Amino acid sequence: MKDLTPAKSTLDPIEIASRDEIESLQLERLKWSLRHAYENVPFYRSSFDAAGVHPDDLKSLADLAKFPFTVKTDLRDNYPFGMFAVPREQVARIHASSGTTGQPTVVGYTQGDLDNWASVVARSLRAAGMTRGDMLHNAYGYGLFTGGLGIHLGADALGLSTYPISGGMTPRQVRLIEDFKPKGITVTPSYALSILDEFAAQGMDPRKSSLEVGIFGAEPWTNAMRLEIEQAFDMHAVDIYGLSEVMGPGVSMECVETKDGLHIWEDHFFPEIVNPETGEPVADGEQGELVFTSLTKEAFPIIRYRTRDLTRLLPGTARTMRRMEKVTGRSDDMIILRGVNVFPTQIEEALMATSGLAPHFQIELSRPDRMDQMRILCECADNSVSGEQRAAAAKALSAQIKQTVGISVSVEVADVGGVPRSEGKAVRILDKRPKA
Ligand code: DLL
Repeated sequence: MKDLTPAKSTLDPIEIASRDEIESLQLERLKWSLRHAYENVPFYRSSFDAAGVHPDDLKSLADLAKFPFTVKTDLRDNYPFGMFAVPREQVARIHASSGTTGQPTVVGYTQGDLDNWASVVARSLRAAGMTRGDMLHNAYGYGLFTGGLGIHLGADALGLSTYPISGGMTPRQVRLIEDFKPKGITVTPSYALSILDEFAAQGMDPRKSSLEVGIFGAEPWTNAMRLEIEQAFDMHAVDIYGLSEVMGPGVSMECVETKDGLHIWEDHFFPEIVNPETGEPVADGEQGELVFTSLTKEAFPIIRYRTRDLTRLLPGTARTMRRMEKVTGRSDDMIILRGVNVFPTQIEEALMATSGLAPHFQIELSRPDRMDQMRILCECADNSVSGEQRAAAAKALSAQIKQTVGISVSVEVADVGGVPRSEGKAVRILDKRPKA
């Protein structure tokens, strides 16, 4: 793999400013953001009033902990535009979550917000090793989802040659990688695996493709998966994180030269980690739930938003801005199986450590005889694997899970293609337990 480290001279000065400089900018912007939310969004005015706090009470960054949290249901209760802080005509762009399980969450951006979004995504793509004139294959979905259009904004700002292929039509994904010869690909890690399979189906070697870096996010993925993808494509694999409520992709980004967690673009997004049960802030370095406050957003300021994503904050390395460790999962994706907390990423890790299996999986939960059961549906690496070898792989995976996670599961090893493929975010959990 080529060294893609960006030249220091190309970074935004704030990326490598001193902590003092970063914190004084944050304090100034935080004061503005709290006041902006309080004065323009009735929801924030009443939630601050109910908690007995006023924007003037913020004298230091630590004072933010006095302010109330915002949660997903607050956004749903104010559907569609109740959380907007500017007149509707000043909203230049609207995105929304899929809303498959109820009311979609709607977010808005002024032109100024779009400019800031472009700048943090450009910074993220540069941190991945992309530079002006490089070609990008953007396979995140275009539409109400922030992935496709968010990446596109930043790619334009950085001066890349981008083609908006979006997700789906996998044979065409491979065809264009072959024909256009992009340097980078932006895609969910699970869809990257589908593209990888398609290379094999077409009898082509992905290691010979032009790709030098993959920029993967929108769902959790493990370091074991990173190694698998890097090996398979002979390219760098880096992590990009974000969420619609806070902006979209580009809230934080891993640097290609260190691959040691994601630098949060702290000049726009202020992070905290809180204990998910008590809501109390915890010290940097401790695990908990990530909470974000926007520092510059005009149309949709967000104050102390509970992301439900679990991680911890670490000091800066390649940049002075703090890092967040790779997200282990969401608190609402945590399965409690017979008293043990399990995340899909732990199953992914065990699967990657077992030979003879492909990296695709789904977790099925059922409750026969009032006891929760977990079944892992996975695939053999290729169909020539004999029945005996499959049984051995299933046994090895369940032993690995027993040893590392501490739970007993059954494993089914299907033929190649037996696990449904994703074209965007993978569906990892099928919950067939009776609803309470
Ligand atoms: O997934 C934005 C995005 C698009 C990020 C493309 C990166 C690349 P939402 O659809 O609102 O936004 O989903 C946000 O996805 O709270 C996390 O649970 C999860 N997520 C996003 N990036 C990562 C990541 C986009 N790198 C939710 N690792 C977040 C783990 C991630 N989880």
